[in-house]
Amino acid sequence: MFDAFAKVVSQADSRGAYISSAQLDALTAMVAESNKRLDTVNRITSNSSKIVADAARSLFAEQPSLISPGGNAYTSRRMAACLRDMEIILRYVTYAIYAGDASILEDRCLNGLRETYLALGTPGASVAVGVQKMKDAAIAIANDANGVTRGDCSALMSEVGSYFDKAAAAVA
Ligand code: PEB
Repeated sequence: MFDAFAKVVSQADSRGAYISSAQLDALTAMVAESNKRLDTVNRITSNSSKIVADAARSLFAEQPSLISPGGNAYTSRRMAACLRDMEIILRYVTYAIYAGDASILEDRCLNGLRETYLALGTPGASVAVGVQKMKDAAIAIANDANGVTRGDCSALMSEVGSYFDKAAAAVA
């Protein structure tokens, strides 16, 4: 598991090289913008229940067969497992945002997840739709400039989006 700093160190070490000035510049920019990153993690974390529940509701509205008899989220046990899975994925995405690196998400959450869903008979494509809905909600919440100093969050928001995209692609 890496954060953005450890990743750069590891890459430099595997080349036997000093940290390059381009890498230093990137890390300096990350530090300079770090309040945005921490605010983003804080906003997503404190709205996590709403992000998960709204995404699930919207997924089931679009794909009602999931919650009909015989569906993959039918019965309270499967519904609970489904909401829990979405919560787990969102939690790992917040770790990746905090670390500025996807490896925690990849190693501890996504690795083997497609195979798990295949074995369970859970439709990965539907999980991916749920993840995309969480992405839209999370970015709307994190990127809301009302009540805060307005600044450019576009690079950070596309980074945030990339972690959700990675999760969706891993199971779709
Ligand atoms: C992954 N999900 C399920 C299981 C596991 C995971 C390991 C089997 C064990 C169990 O039931 O608890 N666990 C989960 C995860 C990590 C982990 C992400 C990462 C660290 O450790 N059903 C649907 C939707 C979707 C869904 C499409 C969006 O209809 C999910 C939610 N996951 C779902 C369901 C089950 C499950 C298990 C319904 C239960 C399957 C079953 O028992 O039939």
